[in-house]
Amino acid sequence: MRTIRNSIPAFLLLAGVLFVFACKSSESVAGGTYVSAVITTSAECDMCKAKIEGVVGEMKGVRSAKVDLASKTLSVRYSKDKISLDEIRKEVTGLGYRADQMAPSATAYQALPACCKKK
Ligand SMILES: [Cu+2]
Repeated sequence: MRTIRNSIPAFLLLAGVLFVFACKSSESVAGGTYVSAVITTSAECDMCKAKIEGVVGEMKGVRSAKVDLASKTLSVRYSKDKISLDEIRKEVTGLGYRADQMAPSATAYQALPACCKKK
């Protein structure tokens, strides 16, 4: 009994130390470096633009997402520590749009309004 009682404070101390370390590492990631990338996509109209910017912009690790309809590109700023460019591309294809060399998800593409399908 005594050993269990004695081990509880030690456990709490260990948990506390781990917690501090966890906070420290996430802090350094949060303040970490963001990189920019440009993904070629197949956005056709403002609806496409709003959808891609909204969904990609909400992804964890993505700081900003901006679609340019004239050049059909998606410019992203993201943390390499939290997310990869391929994960971002995959999200875009899941919405029914092309992302560089990745083809859009066929089912998502079929579900797009007619105006959003590639002409
Ligand atoms: Cu559209």
